[in-house]
Amino acid sequence: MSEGGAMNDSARASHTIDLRSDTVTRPGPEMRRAMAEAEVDDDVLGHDPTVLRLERRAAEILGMEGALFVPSGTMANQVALHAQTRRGDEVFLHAQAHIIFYEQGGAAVLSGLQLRTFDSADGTLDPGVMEEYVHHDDDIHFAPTRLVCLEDTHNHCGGLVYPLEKLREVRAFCDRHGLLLHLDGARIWNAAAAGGGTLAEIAAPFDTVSVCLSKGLGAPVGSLVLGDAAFIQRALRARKLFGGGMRQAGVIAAAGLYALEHHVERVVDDHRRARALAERIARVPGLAVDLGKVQTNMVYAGTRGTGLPAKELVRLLDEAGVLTLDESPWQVRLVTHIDLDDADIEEAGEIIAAVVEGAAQS
Ligand code: TLP
Repeated sequence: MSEGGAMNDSARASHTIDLRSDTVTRPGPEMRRAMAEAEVDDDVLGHDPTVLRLERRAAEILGMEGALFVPSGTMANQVALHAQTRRGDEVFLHAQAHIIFYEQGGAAVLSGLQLRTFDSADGTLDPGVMEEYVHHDDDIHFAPTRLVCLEDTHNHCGGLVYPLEKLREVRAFCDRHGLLLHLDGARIWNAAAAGGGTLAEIAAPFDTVSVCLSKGLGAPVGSLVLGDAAFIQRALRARKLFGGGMRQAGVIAAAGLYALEHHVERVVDDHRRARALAERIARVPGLAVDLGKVQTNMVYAGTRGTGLPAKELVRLLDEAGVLTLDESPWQVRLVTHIDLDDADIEEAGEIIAAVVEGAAQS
């Protein structure tokens, strides 16, 4: 465990290796110290100095005018949707985007939006296809298209990086049609570390960007939504409306600031470990791993060839001390993060091999 010190063999034998998500990490001692020592005030009144520092620092790193601290990535996305649209507007996004897949229909519930989805295997949107579906207010039949959302890295497509030139093509498409562009950049750090551009280059084409501190960066809580000053004013209202105004939030913002200063560069280690894990489990008979799709900290393994539905494999792995998530009926997701070291990954690979091979024999 990276911040917990080396583990001896007997401790290792009894521990669990948690590959469910990069959201499962615990703050280490330095981060906790930063939290304990944080200067705080009331952030709903706009006065928490640590939150303000975090917002300024994030805006600076991403090259955006302003930033707003929110409790979660979901709220960051929903605040951006709410602040950038009117009820009845249409939003274009990928069919497997987090916004449509994992946010309970929040765009409809909270903002009265119609979502139009476009699918692709790699999480990208094709401007040539979207072109045919853009509608403007002058035809009363249609919901006016207002906003396009992209996701980088793309979670449900396997943690894939959105190529920078393709982001820019979508920007050009938005400019041609007067549309706004939002990035779900929950894992923008991973995208940058995997060659998707610098953080500022990735953010540049977007009007608004949401980023998470609580995933690859290892903070316990917190996300930010970024945009220009006028957007931030509207986002402040939306955050309050959704119940996301937090008072002495500097305590958690301090963890985010610590993460921004110390944990951005290290996500490459997670990528290296995901690759090592993928290569190991790709050799397990029956497990299908597309190594070409392992670009960041996620590994997706198809289970059909093992005869084990994903839920069943997850259960067997749980019993063996390796925690994973079923992403679909025949697919398991494994995610590397700051609380795992090389030995954990090696051990997880061996356990997965033993469990699958054991199940095949029984
Ligand atoms: N993703 C979680 C689950 O919700 C699936 C995970 O374990 O990967 N955008 C993206 C791309 C995300 O992957 C997530 C979280 C969010 C937004 C939402 O963040 P939170 O969980 O902070 O609301």
